[in-house]
Amino acid sequence: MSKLIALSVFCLCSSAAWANTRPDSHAPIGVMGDHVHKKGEWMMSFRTMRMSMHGNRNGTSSLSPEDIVQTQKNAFAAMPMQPANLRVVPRKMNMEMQMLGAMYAPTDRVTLMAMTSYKNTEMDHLTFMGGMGVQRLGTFTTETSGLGDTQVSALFQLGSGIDASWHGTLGVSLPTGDNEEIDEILTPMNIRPTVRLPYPMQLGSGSFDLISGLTYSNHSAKLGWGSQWRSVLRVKDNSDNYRLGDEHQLSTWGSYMVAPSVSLSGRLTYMHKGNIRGKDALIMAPVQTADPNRHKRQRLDAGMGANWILSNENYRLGLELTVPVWQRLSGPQMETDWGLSLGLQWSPSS
Ligand SMILES: [Cu+2]
Repeated sequence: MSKLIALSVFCLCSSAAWANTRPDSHAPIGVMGDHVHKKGEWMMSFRTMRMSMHGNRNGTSSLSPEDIVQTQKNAFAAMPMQPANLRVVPRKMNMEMQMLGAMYAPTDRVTLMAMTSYKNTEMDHLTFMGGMGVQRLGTFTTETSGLGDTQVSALFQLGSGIDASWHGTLGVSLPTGDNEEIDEILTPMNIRPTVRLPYPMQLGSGSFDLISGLTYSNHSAKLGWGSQWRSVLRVKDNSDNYRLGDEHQLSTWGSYMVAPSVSLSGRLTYMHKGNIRGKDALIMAPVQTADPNRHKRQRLDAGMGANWILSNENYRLGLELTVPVWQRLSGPQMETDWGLSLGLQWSPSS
């Protein structure tokens, strides 16, 4: 009998040990809300992410700026002073995001999570002369920076064995990011007004959005694997009379422990993002990013990453690079080139 108790105590400890001391007990750093905590535990995290976009495509084929102004209709052509075709083409976009997160588990069943962000976005454009030709007029860059939206969610432990674990996620995204950012542009008439910037340059959705998800993870002696579905549902228009498209994401990863404190990971992520419903009456320009119907995108990303547990076991470091292997855009839209995430997580020792 005492042997049995000793064995079950050992099992409990080894399962608890997986949650804390193996590098692969957390998913690749690009996955949000991938793990739960035990009662009383808390964790702080800092992530820095960078995403780079370059060039345009429609569907799965690339389009040059000249292709775009010759073939793509301006959604606002019926309005006064608006050209028939698009005349401004975005060519490059960089987004940097700093994310600060906290997790706390009031019980073994529920882990609370909050995460806020600071964003910096830059977009380079090319403006063609008014009319129908392909004469280039000039270039300009728009830039925004500031607080992004803030997510507050609860992770519910649905089941856990010694190896496997399931949890569900339910949360809200709070509109702490500004969605009325302005900057100077260059129009095809060669004037430089300051206007409200198109949707991709805004820092937040402007609306309260619903977050839901389901995560599974498992491991063996040296391997770890898991899967996560996560959606952001825009349930209500914001005060500017639109809502961004819903986002759905399915991620599957596998990892291998190359040392007791280091694991390497591979990940595949399918992402689907919908078009914008409604529109902001102040966002109107002969550029694809101002058109609510040019935002739907589907993408399959491949990721490579590593997790380290630092010599002080309370700290973990994660790095992940993702590259699209396929993308289909209701375009023209800018295509994603790569994304990089670096994160540090800290849990005080109990
Ligand atoms: Cu955590």
